[in-house]
Amino acid sequence: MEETTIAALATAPLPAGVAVIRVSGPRTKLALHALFRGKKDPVRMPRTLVFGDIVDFKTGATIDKGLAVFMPSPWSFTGEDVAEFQFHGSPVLVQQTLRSLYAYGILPAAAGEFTKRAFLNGKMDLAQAEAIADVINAKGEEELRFAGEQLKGRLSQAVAAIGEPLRDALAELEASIDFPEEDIEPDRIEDIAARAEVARAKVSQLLSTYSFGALVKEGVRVLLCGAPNAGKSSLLNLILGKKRAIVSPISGTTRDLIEEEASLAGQKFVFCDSAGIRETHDEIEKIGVELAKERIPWADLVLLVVDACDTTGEWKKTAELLKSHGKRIWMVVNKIDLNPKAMMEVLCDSTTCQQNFYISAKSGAGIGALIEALVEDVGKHMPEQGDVGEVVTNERHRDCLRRAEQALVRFAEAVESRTLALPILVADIREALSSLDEIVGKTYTEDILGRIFSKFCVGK
Ligand SMILES: Nc1nc2c(ncn2[C@@H]2O[C@H](COP(=O)(O)OP(=O)(O)OP(=O)(O)O)[C@@H](O)[C@H]2O)c(=O)[nH]1
Ligand SMILES: [Mg+2]
Repeated sequence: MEETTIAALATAPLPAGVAVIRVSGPRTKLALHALFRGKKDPVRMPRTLVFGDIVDFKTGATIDKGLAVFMPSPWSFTGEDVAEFQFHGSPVLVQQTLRSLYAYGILPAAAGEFTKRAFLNGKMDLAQAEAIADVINAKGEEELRFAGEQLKGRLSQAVAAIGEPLRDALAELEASIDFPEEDIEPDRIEDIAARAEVARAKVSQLLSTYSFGALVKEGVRVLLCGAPNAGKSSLLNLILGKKRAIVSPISGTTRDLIEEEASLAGQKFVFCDSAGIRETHDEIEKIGVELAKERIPWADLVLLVVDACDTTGEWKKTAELLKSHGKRIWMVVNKIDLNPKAMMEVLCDSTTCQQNFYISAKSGAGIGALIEALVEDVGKHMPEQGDVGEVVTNERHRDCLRRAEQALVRFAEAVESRTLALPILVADIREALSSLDEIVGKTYTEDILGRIFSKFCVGK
């Protein structure tokens, strides 16, 4: 248990209807008695909101009227004694209350420190602690669902289920090292190898969910590409439902990359508008064109915007460029209000573009189908096998799983090649296990914790 007691504002930016200050640590009860005067004593009525005065402990002057609640250790969020003060969400009142707490010897909480204490006190494992930040930061429904599953311990259970047979195998192998006179039978090794292979397959399956998990968490990256004046910026604005990029009849209007997040049907996307790709002598436009080209590798999907009236076929060159980067391309033929016949005439073949869309960014015609297709496309990346709740969205988890996978592959190779040097076999299994243990924080370093919790907000 920590010896210090910490406090921070737990609620959102002020002013707000209500502010909640959370306190955690061994001096919590004392702090309640020093800073709160109610008809009843919250310490004697755990988990019950008590009305009273929040006071400056030095002068006894009332700061505000509000509620206090006490949650005794170990049945609190952090596992320590916790108190919360609720009062008017005024920045000044919050400052006064925090100042009084600090003067009382309570320390300002660092980012994520409450959750870090919850982890260190065994209230949750590390993957669950990370899921709290994901829940708080989730922008889309799918992302929230995965974070929620992880918070419930779904990933932790999956990892534990993989580790269990490996732990048995490790014990067996270690026993053979301890009693070298009892040579381990080849049959036993085969049996252990079979179990390790089951674990390896499950680790690989979890890893395969990462690309989808990251897509959901980071958002699908969609680049708007095409010739100048095709209507890329108009399309961006239409999708976002706001005037984000300048639209003008002058070719070469957009020069900078314009990146903006949007949530479509609960799924996060990041759209990036770019300069129209063409040969140009304008110095600034040239830089824009370069930026647009450099952005290509970033994209998960490219919308190649083509003017319905374009008879030059110049877009084919851009399509080739995108194809050479191995990008998925959807052709979006724009301005069909000016040339409805384009639906029949302008077409990109399926070896280059996966789909063709016909829209008018001016009237909005066809945009519904495009958005529907974008949302549907995310679903198609859903991994087929496995439990839908077990999706890896976190880079740290992916790295741990990769290390576990590599160790298990090395183990299988050693068994296969009959170089049955037991200490080597043991080392591989041990490494696989410790990598899995890192995911849930059975093994951790201060450095790992520092990196994880510093990304949290203060007050969580
Ligand atoms: N009639 C019609 N005009 C459109 C449509 N979409 C865009 N425009 C017009 O086409 C011109 C160019 O549109 P932008 O959205 O600026 O084109 P862009 O591709 O971003 O152009 P650059 O930034 O120069 O590369 C503007 O005058 C738009 O009003 C459409 O669907 N129909
Ligand atoms: Mg533009």
